[in-house]
Amino acid sequence: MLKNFGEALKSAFKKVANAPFVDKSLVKEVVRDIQRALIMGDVNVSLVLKVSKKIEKRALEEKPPKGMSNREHVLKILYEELSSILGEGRELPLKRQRIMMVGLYGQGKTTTCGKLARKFQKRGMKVALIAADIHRPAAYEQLATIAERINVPVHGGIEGRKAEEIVKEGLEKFSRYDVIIIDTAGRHSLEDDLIDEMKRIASIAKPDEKILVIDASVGQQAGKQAKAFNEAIGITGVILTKMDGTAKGGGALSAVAETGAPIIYVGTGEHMDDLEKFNAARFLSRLLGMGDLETLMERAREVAKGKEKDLEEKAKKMMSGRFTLIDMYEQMEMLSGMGPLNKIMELLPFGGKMKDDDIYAAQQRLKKFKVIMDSMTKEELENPSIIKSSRIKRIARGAGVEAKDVKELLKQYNISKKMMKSFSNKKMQRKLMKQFKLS
Ligand SMILES: Nc1nc2c(ncn2[C@@H]2O[C@H](COP(=O)(O)OP(=O)(O)O)[C@@H](O)[C@H]2O)c(=O)[nH]1
Ligand SMILES: [Mg+2]
Repeated sequence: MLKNFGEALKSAFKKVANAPFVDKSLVKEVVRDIQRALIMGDVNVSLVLKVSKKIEKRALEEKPPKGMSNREHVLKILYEELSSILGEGRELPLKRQRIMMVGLYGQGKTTTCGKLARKFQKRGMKVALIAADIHRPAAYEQLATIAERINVPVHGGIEGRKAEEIVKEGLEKFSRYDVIIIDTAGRHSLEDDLIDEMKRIASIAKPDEKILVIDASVGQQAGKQAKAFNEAIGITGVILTKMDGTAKGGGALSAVAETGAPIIYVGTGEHMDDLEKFNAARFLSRLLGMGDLETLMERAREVAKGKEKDLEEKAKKMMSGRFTLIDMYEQMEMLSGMGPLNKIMELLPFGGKMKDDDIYAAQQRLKKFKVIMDSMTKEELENPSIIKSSRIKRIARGAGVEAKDVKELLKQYNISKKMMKSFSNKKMQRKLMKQFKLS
């Protein structure tokens, strides 16, 4: 089931990535795929509908930012909306607090108690542990061993005591400690007596954080578990363990959706330091098996920074007829770094379809041109026609290049200028502006 869930999401992403173009019917189809995938992943239906509607609306209504193709844009929306289910990752605050750990048997609660204790301890806080799992014979010893290893006191292991009594004693004993972490019992499945015990512990401990610990391989059961724990005591955060294994952790998406509580940390091994802050981008990339998601998001952020808005404005300015060496430099700089603007490149002086090699060559040439331009005066940059042989020699000397390099730059400038002129007619302009939107 889990595999199907991940696979279904992945195939929806792939569909967008591989489609010849992204149109309304493709968007609708992909949204249906996403719905199916989420439902398969045991995410609750009303949430599925909410998310998928939002994806569809945004994909159909929002214009891609300049420099981003439709396809990339839809992928970005899919990604953003799925991340929004996961929510903003948060770290536990560094303050005095009580933390109660819950979860089924074998999920990693006891181990994670130690990891959390270590995390606070490393930041200079006084931490203590309470072993409230009275059901498993060796539960106290396991926590005590961990506590000893990280040099933290632990209360528990007293024959004949109820779990909530141990908690009460522990809270009194450790009243001067900053952080108290309570380990509780788990079962193979949720039973009423376990739920009752959990509630009693929670009402005595009044924990600031109630953390659900889920093994990454739990899969679709995670949603049901999370729901039950959440209804019993209210979950404030999720820790996903065993992310160092092969499981992708798809179930976590359901758990988070079900409880509204974010994933705080992920466990990445059996050692006390193997606890990492949750990263939604990394998590989704892994879940979907698409390593390039993060790259895509980085690009999206760059676009958002307004790089491409600049590009459009500059293009307008250039097409208005004024075209200096500075403009050319900027144009080259933009083009050399912008893969997806292939269509514009075909139209522009340095254009043509750019392969990686070409882009590299263009970047090298750009570097050389920049060095040369650095040796020019402002006057020369703004009015290159005054650059004749004596100036060429001076510039070449200053830049440490040969005269022919300076001439090459000027030649390139003249070609660009001519092409820019041809763009100043309205029809060409419209064509070019259209290309900006399509890429
Ligand atoms: N590889 C790996 N093993 C883990 C991780 N967290 C817990 N474990 C192991 O999972 C097993 C069960 O953990 P435990 O803390 O006893 O689970 P509990 O029953 O919920 O208290 C132990 O063997 C732990 O060493 C993790 O992040 N990665
Ligand atoms: Mg345990």
